[in-house]
Amino acid sequence: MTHLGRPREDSPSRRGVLRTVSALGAALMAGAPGVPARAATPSPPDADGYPPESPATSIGTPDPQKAQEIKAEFLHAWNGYREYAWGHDEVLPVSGGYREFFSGRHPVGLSIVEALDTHYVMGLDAEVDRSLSWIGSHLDFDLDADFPVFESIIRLVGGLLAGYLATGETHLLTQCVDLADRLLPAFTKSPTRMPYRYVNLRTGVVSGVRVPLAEIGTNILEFGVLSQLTGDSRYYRAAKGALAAVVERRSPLDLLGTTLNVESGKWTDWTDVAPNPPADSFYEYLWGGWAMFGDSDCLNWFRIFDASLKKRLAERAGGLLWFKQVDSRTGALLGRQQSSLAAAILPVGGDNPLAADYYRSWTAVQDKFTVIPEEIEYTRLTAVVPVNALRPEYANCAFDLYRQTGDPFYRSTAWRYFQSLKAYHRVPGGYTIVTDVTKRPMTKGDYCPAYVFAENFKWLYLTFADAPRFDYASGYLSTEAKILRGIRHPK
Ligand code: DMJ
Repeated sequence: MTHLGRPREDSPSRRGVLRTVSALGAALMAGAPGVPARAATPSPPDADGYPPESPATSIGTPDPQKAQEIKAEFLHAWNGYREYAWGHDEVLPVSGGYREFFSGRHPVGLSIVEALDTHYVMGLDAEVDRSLSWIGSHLDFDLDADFPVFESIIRLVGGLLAGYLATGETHLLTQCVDLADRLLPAFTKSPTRMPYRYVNLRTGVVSGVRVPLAEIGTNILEFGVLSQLTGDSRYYRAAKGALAAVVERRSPLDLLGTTLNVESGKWTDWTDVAPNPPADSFYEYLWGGWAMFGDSDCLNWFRIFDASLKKRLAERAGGLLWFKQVDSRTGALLGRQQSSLAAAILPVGGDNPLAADYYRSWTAVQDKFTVIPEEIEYTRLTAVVPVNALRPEYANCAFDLYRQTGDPFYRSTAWRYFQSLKAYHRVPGGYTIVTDVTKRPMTKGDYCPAYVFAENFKWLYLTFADAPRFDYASGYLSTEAKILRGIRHPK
């Protein structure tokens, strides 16, 4: 049965897509009304210590043997998904089952969409073709289900966009616009411009008023690229409006709480947890708005919070750099826990010394536990949440810092991460989560999150391969490792 995503008849963005499809390259570069033109590399922001994007055109001497090994392990994970869960969202690689990520009754082949540009950069063209064929004939967003807006944008909108940029397959862009149009009511129906947490993809009914920062503000990269590709500025304006609405609500100390009520506009949790979740990628995307679109508002906002992070949250414990949690109104100490997800945030903005120190902190955690636990208490370096849900953030950080500095330390530590991945997460049916990294032997669960196909192996592969299909100078990846700029099509 064919379920091609059918855009709503009257959608202006549908008209935009048709226009774009006939003039692909031009639209990419031209920008959309209300969207800053794409700046391949924004000029250095001046004397405040924010270096420009990495000038490197490659990542140094490739290590083809290691790159091959990483690719082989990616394929091992992928083959498990293909065998047990094809067409479903995620594989349960131990039991040989599957689960749906968004809605129990409505699979959207999430792992297939997540893997698209990973297959492309690794040169796995048969897998790209197989995936395109499934997406073209099965993926349909006309679903009577409440989809989480943030997850839909970073995984599905981002995945379809990256797939489109890699392959030029126009149906990916059409399907992406269809989904984005179904998600837009979450922004346009909100009295504050900050998106609701869920939207019913068929009816446009919105729900979920208490929304954490990452979910409010992790969309300008995907929506910005979509605006540029379609000439329809609604996406960019929605994303930027959400960021602005949060920034307006900062405290006199230039700190932010964690969660806002998007109808009243009031904070429901005043704890500043930066750079930890559930705020993490909010900060990442402020920088992204500048780095991808040259939007100086985003740069100024990033500077405000980068300065307050350094001034009010950073501290040293046992010689290592960490970020405490404080009350955003008073600056009073509230906690000293740290999530492994925060590791991916520091390299944005290119502030190498701080990011390098923070990476060393997480390297100390990796050295202590072999596999990094989800959450630690950093004064004693103890595991608070001992799970490792196949988290990619350490590898993400290693890639960013290696690209920025060329320091072999990042490659050697990324390789240790990969060795632990293989030793403790690999099962015959693919890769699975570890439920307790402090137990010996470590205990395994039965779940391979779809982001593994977008992130872990891609970060590692790009670090070692010097991939010809990726432009290391201009390349820009989203929080979900979607390559939104810098895909190359060598002959
Ligand atoms: C990914 O889905 C994204 O990186 C997101 O920003 C938060 N972290 C998960 C993977 O850990």
